Amino acid sequence: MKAHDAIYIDGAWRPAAGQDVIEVVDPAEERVIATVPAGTALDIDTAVRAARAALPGWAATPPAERAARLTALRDSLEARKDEIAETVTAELGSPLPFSQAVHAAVPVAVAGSYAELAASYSFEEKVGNSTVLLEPVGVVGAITPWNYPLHQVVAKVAPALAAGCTIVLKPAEDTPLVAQLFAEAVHDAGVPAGVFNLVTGLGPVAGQALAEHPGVDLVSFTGSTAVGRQIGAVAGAAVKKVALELGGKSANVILPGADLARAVAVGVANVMSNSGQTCSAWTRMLVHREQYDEAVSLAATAAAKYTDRIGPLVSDKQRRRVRAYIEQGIAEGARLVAGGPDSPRERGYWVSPTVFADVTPEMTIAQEEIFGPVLTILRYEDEEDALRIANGTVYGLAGAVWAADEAEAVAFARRMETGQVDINGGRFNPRAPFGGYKQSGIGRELGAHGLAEYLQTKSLQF
Ligand code: TXE
Repeated sequence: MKAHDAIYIDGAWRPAAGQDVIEVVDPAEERVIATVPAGTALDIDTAVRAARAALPGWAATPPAERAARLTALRDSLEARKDEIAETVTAELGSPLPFSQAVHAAVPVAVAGSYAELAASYSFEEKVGNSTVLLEPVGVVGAITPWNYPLHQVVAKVAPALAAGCTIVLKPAEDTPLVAQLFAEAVHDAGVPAGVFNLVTGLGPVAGQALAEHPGVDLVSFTGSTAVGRQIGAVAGAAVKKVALELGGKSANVILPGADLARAVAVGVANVMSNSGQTCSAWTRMLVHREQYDEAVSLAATAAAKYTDRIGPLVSDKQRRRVRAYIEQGIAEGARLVAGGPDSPRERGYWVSPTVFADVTPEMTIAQEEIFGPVLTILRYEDEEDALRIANGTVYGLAGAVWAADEAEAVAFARRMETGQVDINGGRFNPRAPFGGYKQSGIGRELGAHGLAEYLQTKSLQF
C-alpha cells in the first residue's frame, strides 16, 4: 500500500526526527501493509512552530479566499475518492462499498459545506453600540480516532480552515494512510505552507506532546473517554481551549404504535454499520414490554443477515475488548439471541453480529461503550420508564425515537439528555451540529456550531 515515509510540515514532506515507525495492519488479513513514521515530541514542536508562523497570514486571509481553498480541497478529495475508499478498506477493514458510500463520500460533503459556510458566515456582528469580531482561536491541535478516519479529520480541519486557524493533525495510529492522502489533497488545494501540518505517531507520545504544547491554543480531540479526560485535564491546567467528542451509549426508543418492523430493522442496521465502531450508534434498543418478544425475534433474524456484510474490527485490541464485553454480558445474565464471543473466521479481527435480550439498565453492557457489532435490547413499562432508562447512562451523544405520531416522538426527544436525536429514522445532515451532553463531550462539530468552536470573540465598544 502506498505510504509516505515522511511527515507533512510547512508545505513539504520531510523525514521525522527519529527512526521509529508504525506498522499499518490490514485487519481482514492480519497483515502489515505499510509503515509510517512514529513522530515524537520533536516533530510535534517543529509542526507547531510552522503552524504558528503561518497563523497571522492565514487569519488575515479574506474569508472568500479561505472558502476558495476549501472548495479546492473538496474537489481534490472528490478526485481521490477511489483511492480514499481503497485505503480506508485496507487499513480499517470496512467493505469497499461502505468505504465508498460513507468514508470517502461524507468528507466531500463536509468539506463542501464548510466552503459554503466560510463564504457566507458573519465574522462580524453588531450588538447595540458594539461590534463583535469573531476571530480565529489560533493554532489547533487535532487528535483523531480510526473509526471514521477521514471524516474525523475533515470535521476538525475544514471548520478550522474556514475560521482562519492553522492546524497540526495527529491521526490515529491504526489509520494513518488516509490522513496522508488528506495531506496530499490539502497540498493540491493550494492551502498555504504551514497552515496544515500532519505528524503521524503514537497517542501517548505524539498525541500527548501535541495536547501539552504551549504553542497550541485549542485541542480538538475525538476518541475514548479515558484519554479525553486526560486531555481535558492538561488543557484545564494550561487554560487552553478544548473540544472533546467522546463515547456514547445511545438509546433507540421505540414507542408503542411505531412501525416496529421498520424501527427494529433500521435500529439493527445502525448498530451493525461500520461493524459497530460508531460513537453515535444506537446500541440500546428500548421496547415496550408488550412488543418486546416480537422485537427480539425480529432483531435476532435481522442481525444474522449481517454476518457476511460487515467487516472486521480495526485491531486485535478492539476485538479482544469487544469479546470481553460479550462474555461479561453472558456472565451478568443477559440472554444471547444472536452471535457471541467466538470469531466467525479463522483470520481477521471479526466479531459476529451479536444481540442480547433481557438486558437490564444496570448491566455493564447497557452502560459502557462496547464499540463492536453488539446490540442490547431493554424492556420498558411506560414512557416515563423509557425516559429514565434512555437518560440513565453517563453518556448523551445521540439517539432515536420512533412513534406513530411525529409530534409524540419530538416531545419525547425534547426530554432526552443527548446531543442528537433521529426522529422516525432521520437522515444524516452534514450541517447539523453533532456532539455530546454529559460525559459524551464538550463542544460541537459540523455546521455553523462546529465553525464557532474555532472562533473567539472580541468586542469593540463605540
Ligand atoms: O482510543 P484512544 P482507542 C472509544 C471506543 C473504543 C475506545 C478505545 O469505545 O473502544 O475508545 O479506542 C490518541 N494523549 N472510541 O484506544 O486511545 C490516539 O493516538 C493524546 C470512541 O483507539 O482514545 C488516537 O489518535 N492523544 C471514539 C486518539 O487519541 C492520545 C473513537 C484516539 O485513541 C493519547 C475511537 C494521549 N495520552 C474510540 N492516547 C469516538 N468518540 O468516536 C491516545 N491518543
